[in-house]
Amino acid sequence: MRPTLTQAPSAQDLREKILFHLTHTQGRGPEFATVFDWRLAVSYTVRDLMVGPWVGAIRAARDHGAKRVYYLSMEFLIGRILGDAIINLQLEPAIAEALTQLGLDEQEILDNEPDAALGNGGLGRLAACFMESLSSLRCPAYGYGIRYEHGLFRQSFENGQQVERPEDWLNQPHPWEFVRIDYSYRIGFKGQVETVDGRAVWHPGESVIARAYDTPVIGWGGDWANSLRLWGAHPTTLLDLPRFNAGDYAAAAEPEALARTLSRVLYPDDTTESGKELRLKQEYFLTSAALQDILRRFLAEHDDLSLLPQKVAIQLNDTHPAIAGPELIRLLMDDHGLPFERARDLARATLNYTNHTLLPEALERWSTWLMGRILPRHMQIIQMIDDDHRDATGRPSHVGIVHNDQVHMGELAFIMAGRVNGVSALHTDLVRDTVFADLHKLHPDRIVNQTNGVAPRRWLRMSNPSLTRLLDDTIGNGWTGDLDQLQGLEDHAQDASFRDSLRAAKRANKVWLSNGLLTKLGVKADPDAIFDVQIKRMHEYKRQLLNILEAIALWHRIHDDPNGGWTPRVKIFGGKAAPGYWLAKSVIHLINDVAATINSDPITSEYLQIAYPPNYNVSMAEDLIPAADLSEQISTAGKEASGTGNMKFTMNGALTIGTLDGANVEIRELVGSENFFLFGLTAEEAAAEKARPGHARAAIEASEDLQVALQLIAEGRFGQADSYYSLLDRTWNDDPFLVASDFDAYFAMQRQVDRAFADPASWVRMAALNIARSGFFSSDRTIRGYMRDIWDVRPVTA
Ligand code: NBX
Repeated sequence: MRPTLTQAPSAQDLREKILFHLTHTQGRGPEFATVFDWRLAVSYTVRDLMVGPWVGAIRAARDHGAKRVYYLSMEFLIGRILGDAIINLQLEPAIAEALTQLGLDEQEILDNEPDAALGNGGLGRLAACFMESLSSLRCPAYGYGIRYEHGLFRQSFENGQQVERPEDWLNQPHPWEFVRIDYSYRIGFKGQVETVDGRAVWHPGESVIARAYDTPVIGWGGDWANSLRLWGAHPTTLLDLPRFNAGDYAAAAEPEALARTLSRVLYPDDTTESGKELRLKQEYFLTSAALQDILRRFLAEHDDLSLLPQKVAIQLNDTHPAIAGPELIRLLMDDHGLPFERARDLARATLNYTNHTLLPEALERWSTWLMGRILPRHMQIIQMIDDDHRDATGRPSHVGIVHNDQVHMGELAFIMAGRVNGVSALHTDLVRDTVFADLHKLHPDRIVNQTNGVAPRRWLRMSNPSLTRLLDDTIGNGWTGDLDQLQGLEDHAQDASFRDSLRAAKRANKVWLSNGLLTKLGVKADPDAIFDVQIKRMHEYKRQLLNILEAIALWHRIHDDPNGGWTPRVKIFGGKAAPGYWLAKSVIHLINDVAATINSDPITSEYLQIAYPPNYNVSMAEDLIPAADLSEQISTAGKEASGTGNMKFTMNGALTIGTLDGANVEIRELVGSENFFLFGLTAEEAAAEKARPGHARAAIEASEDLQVALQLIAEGRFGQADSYYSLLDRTWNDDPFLVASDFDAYFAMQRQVDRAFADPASWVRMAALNIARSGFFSSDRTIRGYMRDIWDVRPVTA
């Protein structure tokens, strides 16, 4: 039988433990304690309850000789931990009561925790949802990443423009982690390779130590926790003592500073490939530390390396850890004496690769020169893998890993993987037909689909308590661990009293958000208006520009006819641009400038408001999604691999306006086309349109609304026109993401949204059906798919 939390603690127990930790761990008496002290005391109390299941899970996996899953990712976009842990341990309402007894404000304590922002966007957040589902499903697993001292930069706006400041979440104690000084590995770089007795010996010219920092990730039900093991970089020697003694203190500290740079900052680029030496070193640092740790654990339990694929499944989150192929071969050949062919076969039977993008600018490539200099032994092995693959398949050279003096990491990951997966049905088809078309022909069974999902504990139960109460009252709380149970709502969608309650739950969330927007931004958001939300990284392909151009055109129309019966709308944007991505930053500037003009227009202000709260992150998403009526998923078809925000909105009862892109396709199929606002070119049509010379100009000339919007920007109605010259020029003359071609369809569909929202009974019915049919988008379903189709691993039952 599955053990459940032995004796859930009472409010009284919790209160005593919190006071104990406040005094004995924080060293503060209650009368002197700050919110920070209390938050740490509460966190240690909650952490204590995770440790038993955690140690138990690690022991159970070992005792069962279980196969382990290893998820290698340069990013884990975790957000806050405390609230999620309370939910998964089912400590509510005992915690709430304990905190009330102590005279504390629970919300204030939860909000005191900084986000662990060790990721850029969807790829990193997916890794965090996967970790939670792996634990909820009792799948023995480790996440391996880097313990960045500085996560994703903090964004603020100055004169409407993005300003980046360093983020410093580790500038205070991090109560969830356990440092493991006994798990430290040496990671080498540069140097020479020599051959001794027919065996390659790499003498690195530099090395650092990777040290393990573990965080338990507790699953739903609180009876299983896996480890997120993040690597911190440390010097092999702490101090250059002769230099220190000679009085040169700065130089003496150099080895330490140099080593630490490896885990100092997260690269803030998402869909561009930065090509920097430090980035390659970070990738190798993570990968080598993880593989050394995996082999150590494996060899502690088994003495036959041929068992590796039966006991170990490794998932590469995009190509960032793709050096894992050559590194595993290196360890097996050079350290364990296996011949190349055996090492290659074992590696390929163990490794798998998830592709998250088709955008050419995001596909990782390293010059053979840089690779050879930083990782000389790996460059040799990469060449062996490539030659071997060419000999085995007869494929032409340009299809392989090394050509034009570059190492193509996508090809390397593909060739070294047992399974390659796409992240939505459409994306998987495009992976087969475009980026990996040639390799797919050679290995037709290798590419599989695993449509993304999101963790319903964080994205529904924790972030939307008003909807959660309604769901629990209506269908019980079983949906939390089995999201398909939301289907039970189908019948209630017809029931007027259920619909009233659903409407009330959404309205409560909107009122709460509206108060926040007023106090923080001074934006007046009427809770009865449509809350129309676009939150994601700023990128041309995601087309925030299309959204803001629509706002301008709408504003102009309302201005012309203020009594036209307009449906009030609040447009909310959130998202960061990569610091070097000028066009994306110029869209941020434009949105802020347009907001300043429109929000203060007395003629239209009742109907249209624009809010762009700065520093969008996981915690902000948790506030915005439950309050949304309309989810903007408007990328150029064929460009968004999946999207995961789209799923979060759907399960929180927002309706989607979107293109046939990524997982939108599956969302629409499941919720029903009548409950989804579809517009725009299909992926195939978009590709054809893009190839048509003059497509942008033709589309603009055909659309009066778009012309007006572009004209107003060019006239300087929203601040300096020359700030937007490049943006306008690109829209008129190039428009690679087809903003102009899709504009009229988008504008028209938004007016259909207006009309639909004006009929609350039918709108709420559609929202209810979106929730009821969103069960497929649980990351539990996704992880079950990986376990079955990719990893061949089963949960450990007690
Ligand atoms: O991965 C995202 C895709 O754009 C989404 O469509 C998808 O839903 C999500 C999860 O599968 N990709 C993404 O977030 N990429 C990155 O963040 C990234 C980070 C660093 C880098 C390249 C891409 N060098």
